[in-house]
Order: sequence, then structure tokens, then C-alpha cells
Amino acid sequence: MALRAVLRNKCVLSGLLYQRSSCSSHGRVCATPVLAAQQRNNSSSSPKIDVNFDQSTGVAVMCLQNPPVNSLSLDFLTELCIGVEKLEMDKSCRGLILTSSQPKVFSAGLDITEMYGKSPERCGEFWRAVQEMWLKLYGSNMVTIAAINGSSPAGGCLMSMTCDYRIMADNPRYSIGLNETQLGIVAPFWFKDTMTNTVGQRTTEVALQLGLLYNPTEALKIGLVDQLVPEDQVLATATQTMTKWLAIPDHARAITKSMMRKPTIDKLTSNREADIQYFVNFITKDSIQKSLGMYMAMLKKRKA
Ligand code: CO8
Repeated sequence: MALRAVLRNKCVLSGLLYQRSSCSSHGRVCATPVLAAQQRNNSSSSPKIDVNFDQSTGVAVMCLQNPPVNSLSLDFLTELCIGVEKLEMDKSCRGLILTSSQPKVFSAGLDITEMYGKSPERCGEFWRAVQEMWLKLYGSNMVTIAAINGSSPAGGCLMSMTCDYRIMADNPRYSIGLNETQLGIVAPFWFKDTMTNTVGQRTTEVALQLGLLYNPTEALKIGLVDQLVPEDQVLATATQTMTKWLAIPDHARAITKSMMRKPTIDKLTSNREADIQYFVNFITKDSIQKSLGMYMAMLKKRKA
């Protein structure tokens, strides 16, 4: 029964974003020493996401490359969802490693410009894509590992938390957390649920209210990440860790994962339209637009 649910889930994932990959061996690859050594039987490229699938290991590495900070725009999210969907549908793909090709940043979270000065219709479209990204990653049957090689605030932290295991670069300059309140906005219930499932109720309660960003050592202490390694070993460690996870029979692991995550996923799927409406009403408020404008100005000023 449970196995059928997992298989059905795999079919449901072939939603509207799915296109059969015409993967070319000439596609750009996220060049790293580890990957260069691997056999590349199947790779695809797109401007913002680089997917390198090694059929001999059944592991795909998805490299986020949306300069300067991998902010999650509508286009970027759409590409990400298509990429994950293709891999999910490919039965030979058993594991997915998410990482970044941008120096110092895993992902800066949602693209703030997508939420500032946009029409309600556009905001709604954007939010549906954010939901879709979360649903695809949190509900994935693959083993998913985040190789967090830079800062990962807000939506970047959410994306990391969808994974089964998180390995972060041990660099005190990097930070990770749900800092939404610092922008004057509120992390939605499913961001909150994902964090609660990861680090527990009390830690989430404090972290969300204060919009805390943790350095890697702090993040390890509260269990927001699972392992810290030197910066140049993040991807190699993710690859080694993947081997351990793939030693477990897929069906047993995937059913267990589904059992743990299904209630959280169901909560969003059954409230999806209401959640979009709530987001649109909230984000288009004058006071919220003002907060976002001030935050963007602060980001630019800090740089100057
Ligand atoms: N969106 C759009 N642009 C961004 C973002 C972003 N999230 N983050 C940075 N940028 C821009 C900067 O403004 C800057 O632009 P420009 O070059 O034009 O001046 C450029 O990217 C480079 O930024 P930095 O110079 O700051 O780059 P650093 O390498 O020094 O720092 C950081 C990288 C640490 C990622 C830093 O940029 C940062 O802290 N960014 C802000 C991260 C953040 O607060 N994100 C929150 C987004 S909101 C979210 O994800 C969840 C929202 C849920 C909404 C719920 C409502 C109901």
C-alpha cells in the first residue's frame, strides 16, 4: 500500500513542467575535480541550472548558477522544477546533490525584486513556483543532499532543509537561517513546518521570531546542518555521503521518508490556493512593500 503511494507520487511528479530530456553530452557541466573524474553519460544544460547526471552511480549534481547570488526568480524556479522533475522521472537517477557555482553563496533566497512593485497576478504566479519548488524537493523520492558551499538565507535555507542531509562549508563568514522577520515579512506556515521538522519547535520559535541567521558552527549545534567540512571538500563529502544513503534499499528508504514528510506536504497541497491568496494580499500591502524597498536599499548601501 505504502509502496504504491510512493510509486503514485512518482507519477504525479510528471506534472505540467515535465519535458523529456534530450540530454546532450556536449552540455556545459559544473566543472569540479570530483565531477571531472566521473563518467558523464547524461548531462543537460540551461542558463541558470547545470545538471550533471552520472548514470554509473545514479547520482545527479545540480549546480545553481544564477549570478550574482542564486536568488530564486520565477525563471530560475521554473528551470529548477523542470530539472528536478526530469531526474525524478528517470528511474536510473537515485540521488540528487544540490550545490552552487556562485562564490560564497549557496542561494540568497527568494528574489526580492519578484516581490517588489509587481502586480498581484505576477506575485501569484511567482508564489505558485515557490510552492512547486518546495513540493518537488521535499516530496522527492530520490536521496537529496545539500552541499552548502556559501551563505543560505531565507528561501536558500528552505531549499537546503528540503534535502535529506546538509553539508556546509566551515567558513564563519557564511550564514544560514530563516531571516524573514528582518525584512518585515513572515515565513509562511510550510517554511515554519519544514524548520520545525528539522530542528524542533522551541528552536524554530526563537529563530523565526528573531529572524536568526546562524554561522556554520551554530547551525551544526542546533541541527540545521548535519556536517561541516572545509570549503574545498563540500562536494566530495556530499558524494561520499550519498554512497552511504544509496546503500539502503530505495523502496524502504523512500517509504520511510514519505511517512515522515507526508503530513507536512499534505497541509500545503490542501491549502495551496489559499496560501497563494494570502501571500498576494500580504506582499502587495503598502507597508510590506515599504519594508521590502528599505531592505533592498540597505543591501545596496551595505555594498557601497
Ligand atoms: N533578491 C534579489 N537580489 C538580491 C538578493 C535577493 N534575495 N540578495 C542579494 N541581492 C542582490 C544585491 O542587492 C546585490 O545587487 P547589486 O549588485 O545590484 O547591488 C547583489 O545581489 C549582490 O549582493 P551582495 O553584494 O549583498 O552579495 P554578497 O556576496 O556580499 O552577500 C548574501 C550575499 C549574503 C546572500 C547577501 O546578498 C544577502 O544577505 N542577501 C539578502 C538575503 C535575504 O535576506 N534574502 C531574503 C529573501 S526573502 C525569502 O527568501 C523568503 C520570503 C518569504 C516570503 C513570505 C511572505 C508571506
